[in-house]
Order: sequence, then structure tokens, then C-alpha cells
Amino acid sequence: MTLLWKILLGIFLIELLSQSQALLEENIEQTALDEGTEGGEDVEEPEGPETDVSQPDHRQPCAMWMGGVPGTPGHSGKPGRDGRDGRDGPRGEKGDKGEAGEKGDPGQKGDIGPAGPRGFPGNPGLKGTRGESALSYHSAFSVGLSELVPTTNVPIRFNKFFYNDQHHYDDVSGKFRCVLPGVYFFTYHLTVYTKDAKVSLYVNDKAIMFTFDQYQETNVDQASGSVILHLEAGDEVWLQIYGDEAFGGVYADNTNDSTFSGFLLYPEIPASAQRR
Ligand SMILES: [Ca+2]
Repeated sequence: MTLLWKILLGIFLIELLSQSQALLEENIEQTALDEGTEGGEDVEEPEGPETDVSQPDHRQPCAMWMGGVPGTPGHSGKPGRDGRDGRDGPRGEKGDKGEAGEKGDPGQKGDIGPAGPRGFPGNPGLKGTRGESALSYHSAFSVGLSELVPTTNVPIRFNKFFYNDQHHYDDVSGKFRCVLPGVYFFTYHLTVYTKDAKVSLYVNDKAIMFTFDQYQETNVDQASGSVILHLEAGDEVWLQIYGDEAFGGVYADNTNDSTFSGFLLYPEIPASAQRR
């Protein structure tokens, strides 16, 4: 096919060359004729649309007056360069509200604020329970004999206790020891059996009071006494047989008691304690 096209193209060129030669000769003749008849006059421009194809203008390319075979379409050209940026468009409408984000981390602890105003006074509290005083003004004892305890020239040691919470009566020595100064009352009720009984109440190694009972055979006698004393702290009070064993008829058994009791009547309250 390529060879056939070359042959056809060669024939076309030969024909075109021969026609061009003929036209050139005719133009030469016409030019000579025009110079001989009109001499010096300007040549009118032939009007394009009315130009006769049989009378071609020698100043125009032959392609203007002779149509050729349409050529094949050319190749696509290279893409042009990017154009300049366009101007900003108009502002768009406001968008919808977005969803709430996740809760952030806790912030740092702030500084301590200034002190607030002073508040109103509160209601009075309830009355408290009574406290224990430094001095408990209680002193009392009541003791007896659980059995006959022969005693001579020593305190009678009572060993049966009716009351001795403060332990002011000492069952080891058989003496009451004053702790709280004040006025005391002492009393004793003794059973006398088998022989006479002579008893003294001692205060600090001094017999201040005597009770004497003469025993009657086949009887059971009693001897008793009482006294009020002012004592200072540390004073001692006790009962003791006064005399020899012949006067030691103090007796006790399951159905006969001999007792010794004492208690504080009026304490001497220190001035410092009274001001409380
Ligand atoms: Ca008697």
C-alpha cells in the first residue's frame, strides 16, 4: 500500500507540475499583451470571489485556486500549560452544629481561696455528766467478828465485813485510818461471853473511851459504846481490850456478833475545792 501511495503521489505531482508550466507560459503571454495595449496604467486588482479559475492570479499560491486532496488529520497537540488560579468564590452558608466532643481530663487543682466570713455562733451543747471529784467525800465502814479472836494489848482485828468500799478500815492492822478530815461517828456493839470484857476506843495510841461489862454466868451479855470525833487525815481509830486476858470476854459465833462501825458525818472541804 505504501508503494501504491507513492506511485499515485508521483503521478499527481507530475500532473501538477505540467499544469503549472502551462499556466506560467500563459501568464507570460498575457503580461506581454497587457504591456503592449495599456502601457503605464495600473493593473486592477482582480476581485477574489469573481476570479475565474481559468484565469488564475499569478500572485496567489496555486493552492488558492486549485483544491487538492484533503490531508490526513494531524496528531493531537501537547496539553497546554495550567491556567491561572481563579478568583475566590462567594462565602458558603453556615454549616450544621457538630457533635459534642469527649469529656477532657480533669484540670489541675486551683489555689486556696480567701477565708470566708465568720459564721454565726452555734447552739449551746448538752450539759455534761457529772465528773468525778478529785476528792470523794465518802468514808464509812462496818465490820464484825466472824469468830472469836483472842486479843490482848493489840487492836481487835475484825474480819467480817458488812461495808468497807473505801478500804479505810485496814483488816490487817485492825485500825481505821482517816483519809478525809472531818467529823466522824463511831459505834460498837459487842457480845460478852464466858468472862468480863473491858474495851477501849483508841485514837492514835491513846485510849479515849472505855466500856466495861461484868459477865454473869449462864448469860450472854452485851457491851456497847459510840462517839463523835474530829479527825485529821492520817489519824487512826481502833478498839482494843484494855487490861489483861481477864477482861477479854469479847465473843462471836454464828448467832452472836460483835461489830464496829464508823462513818464521816461532815467532811472538811478545802477552800480550793469549795471555789469550784
Ligand atoms: Ca453484864
